[in-house]
Amino acid sequence: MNQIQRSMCPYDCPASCGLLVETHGTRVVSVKGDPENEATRGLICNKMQHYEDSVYAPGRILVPLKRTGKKGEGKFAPVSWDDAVEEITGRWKEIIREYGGEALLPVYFSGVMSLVQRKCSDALFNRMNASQLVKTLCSTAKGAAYESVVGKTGCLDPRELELSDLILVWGSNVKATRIHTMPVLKRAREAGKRVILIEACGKAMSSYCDETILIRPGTDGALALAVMHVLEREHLADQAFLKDKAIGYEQFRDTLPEYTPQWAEKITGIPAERIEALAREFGAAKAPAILFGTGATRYGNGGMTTRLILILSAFTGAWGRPGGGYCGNNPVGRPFVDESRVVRSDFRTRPGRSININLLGQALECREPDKMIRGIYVNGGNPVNTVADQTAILRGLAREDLFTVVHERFLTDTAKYADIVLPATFSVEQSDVLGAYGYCSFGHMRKVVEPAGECRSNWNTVCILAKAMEYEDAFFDQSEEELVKELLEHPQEGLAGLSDEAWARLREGGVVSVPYADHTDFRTPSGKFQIVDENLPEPVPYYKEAYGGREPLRLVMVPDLRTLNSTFLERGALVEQRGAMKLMMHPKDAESRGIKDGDPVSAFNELAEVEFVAEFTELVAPGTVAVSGVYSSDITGKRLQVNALHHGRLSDMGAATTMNDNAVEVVGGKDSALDKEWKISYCYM
Ligand SMILES: Nc1nc2c(c(=O)[nH]1)N[C@H]1C(S)=C(S)[C@@H](COP(=O)(O)OP(=O)(O)OC[C@H]3O[C@@H](n4cnc5c(=O)[nH]c(N)nc54)[C@H](O)[C@@H]3O)O[C@H]1N2
Ligand SMILES: Nc1nc2c(c(=O)[nH]1)N[C@H]1C(S)=C(S)[C@@H](COP(=O)(O)OP(=O)(O)OC[C@H]3O[C@@H](n4cnc5c(=O)[nH]c(N)nc54)[C@H](O)[C@@H]3O)O[C@H]1N2
Ligand SMILES: [Mo]
Repeated sequence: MNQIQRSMCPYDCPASCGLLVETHGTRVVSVKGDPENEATRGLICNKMQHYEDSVYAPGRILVPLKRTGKKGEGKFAPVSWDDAVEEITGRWKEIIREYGGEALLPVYFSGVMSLVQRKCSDALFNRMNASQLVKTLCSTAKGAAYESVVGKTGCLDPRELELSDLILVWGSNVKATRIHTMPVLKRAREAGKRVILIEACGKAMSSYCDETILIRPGTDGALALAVMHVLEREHLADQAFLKDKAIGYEQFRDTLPEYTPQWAEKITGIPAERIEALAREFGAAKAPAILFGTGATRYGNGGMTTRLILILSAFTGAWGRPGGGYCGNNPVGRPFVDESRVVRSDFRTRPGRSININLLGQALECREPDKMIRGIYVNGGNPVNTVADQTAILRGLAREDLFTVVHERFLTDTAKYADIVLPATFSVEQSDVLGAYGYCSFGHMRKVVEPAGECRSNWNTVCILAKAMEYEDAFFDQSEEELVKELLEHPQEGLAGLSDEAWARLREGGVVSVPYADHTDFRTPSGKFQIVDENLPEPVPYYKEAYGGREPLRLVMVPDLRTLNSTFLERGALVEQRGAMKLMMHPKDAESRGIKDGDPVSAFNELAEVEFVAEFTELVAPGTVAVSGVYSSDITGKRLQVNALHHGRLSDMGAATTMNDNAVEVVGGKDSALDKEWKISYCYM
C-alpha cells in the first residue's frame, strides 16, 4: 500500500511549495503539489514534479569518500563514517591548536533553505570561534534597501496582485521563479488590465506581457526617477500620502526637475516618449503594483536602484490601496521562529573574522600567515559554480595545504576539490521547518523516508562532528525532531494569531498561511515610509551609476526554468533540454562581430575567457549579453563556467553580489561546437 505524507519544497524559491510525497515501502515514488497549501494550491514546478528522479539519481553520493587523485580530478575511494569523522576532527583539532579557530571557515549558501538543516553548522563553528562567512550572494542589496525605506513592513503577497489594476514585472523571470504568479498575470490580462515587462533580457517573459521595455542593465534607477519626474510634473503624485505617511518627500521632489525623460533616454536606452507614456499609465492606475525581481539589484548601485523603485511604487499612494504597491521582498516582515536557537551565537567567545562570500576566492588564495584559511566545510552550497571569480576559487581550492570537507549529495565541481566528501540527505529524508520568503506561509516538513545508503542530514552530521570534537553541550545531543519541536514551542511574531486548526496542521507536518501584512503600518524608526534616510551615507536618493567595465557588452544572469542555480544538474533530462551553455546576444551586436546564430564564441574580460554558443534574440537589450542558469564542468566539458567572468565587487548596500554588473567582449570561437552536435557527457556520474 502506498502512503502519502505532507512535505514542503526545501529549495531557494519564493513560494516554498507544499508537497504530497507518495511512498511505497522505503522509497519515494511520486511527488505532487499539495492542493491545501493556500499559497501554491497544488501547482509545482517541472523540477519538483519528478523529485524522486533527483533523490534516486544515479550519481548520488551514498557513502563517505576520501580523495585519491589530485584536487579537482574527482577521484575518490569509499571510507567508513568513523574513519572520515576521525580524519576530519583530527585535522580540525590540529588547525585550531596551531592557528586558532579563525583558520577554519564554514561555507554554505542556499542549497537547502529549511532552517535547521541550512544553519545548524553555524552552531558547530561558533563553538570553534571559526571565521564567519558573510552570506550575501543573492538579494541582500535589495533587502537592505527595503529595510531602509519600509523597515519590517510586509510587502504585497503575490496573491494580492489579483487586485492590482496595472502590473509592472520589473527584472524577474516569473515563468521560472514565480510560477504561481503566472496565472495571476494571465487573469489580469484577461480582465483587460495591463502587464508591462521591464527587462534587460525579456526572452522568457515577453510573450506573457502586453508590452516589453528593454533597458540597459543597471540603469533602472534612472527610469524610476524619470517616471517620477513626469508624475510630479503632471500632478499625479499623491501629495496627501507623501506628506503624511512618508518622510523626505519635499527634499526629494526638489531633485526631480533634472531627471527628465530625455536625460533618462541617454542612460537607459528607452525612448523618452516611451518613458512619458509609462509614467502617465502608472499615474492613471489606481492600484499599480511593481513586481520587483532581484536581477536589477545585483549591481554596484543595487541598493539605490531598489530605494528608487520602492519610492516610485508609493509615489501615487498605491501602498494604501488593495493590490497596489510593491511585491518582491518579504511579505510577512517578522520572524516565524527563533533562529538563535539554531545558530547559537552564544557558543562563541570571540567575534571571529568575517569573510564575504563574494570574495571567497581571494580569501582562499590568501597566504598571509595570520589570515590564511586552512580548512573549509561546505554544506549546502557549490561555490565553484555559483560564486564570483571562479578562477580565484579554483586556485584557492587547489592549495595542498587547504583541508576541504564537502557534505554533498552529488560530486559537484566544488566536491571534486574535497579531501573528504560526506554523503548528504534530501529534504524527504530529514525533518525541519521553513518560512517562505515570498509568501505569507510557513511549514513543518517531517522526515518521509529513511536516508538512502549512509547519507546523513546536516544536523546529524554536525552533531557527530561536535561529539568527535569533544564538545559536551547538550545542544548536540538532540535529534532534529526535538530541535524542531522546541522551535514550534517558541513561536515568534510571524506565527501570532494562528488558529488551533492551523497549529494542528503544523504539528503534524504541512504548510499554513498567515494573514497578509498591513502595508501602511510602516515599521521603520520614524514610523513612516522613508524616502530620505538620514542614517545612510547617502540620505537622499539620486541616480548612481553601476560599476560596468571597460569591455563593450554587459553580461547578465537569467534564472533558468530547468535548473535552480546549480541544483537539479543531476537531472539528465532537464540538463539535456537546456543544452549547451549559451550566450544570448542581440543580432546587431553579433553581426557587427561577424558572429552567426549557433556559432561557438568566447566571452572575456580581465578575469577570464569562457566559451559559449551564441544564441540570437531581439529580446535582449542591445549592448547586453545574457546567460540562463548555472552550469558545471561535467556539462560544458570545460573548466570555467560563466561565473569566471563575474567580479566579487560588492553592492552599495548590504555588501551583496554584483554578479549582473560585469562587462565582456565577445569574439567568434575557433572550433565548430554547434549546439546540434552538443551532447551531455555526464551528469554527476
Ligand atoms: N552564474 C550564476 N551564478 C549564480 C546565480 C546565477 O543565476 N548565475 N544565482 C545566484 C543566486 S540567486 C544564489 S541564491 C546562489 C546559490 O548558490 P548555492 O547556495 O551555491 O546554490 P546551489 O548551486 O543550488 O548549490 C547548492 C548545493 O547544495 C546541495 N544541497 C542541497 N540540499 C542539501 C542539504 O540538505 N545538505 C547539504 N549538505 N547539501 C545540500 C546541493 O546538492 C547543491 O550542490 O547562486 C548565485 N550564483
Ligand atoms: N526555475 C528557477 N527558479 C528559481 C531560481 C532558478 O535558478 N531557477 N533561482 C531562485 C533564486 S536563488 C532566486 S534569488 C530567485 C530569483 O528570482 P527572480 O527575481 O525572478 O530572478 P532574478 O534572478 O532576481 O532576476 C532575473 C531577471 O532580472 C533581469 N535583469 C538583470 N539585470 C537587470 C537590470 O539591470 N534591469 C532589469 N530591469 N532587469 C534585469 C534578468 O534578465 C532576469 O530576467 O528565483 C528562485 N527560483
Ligand atoms: Mo538567490
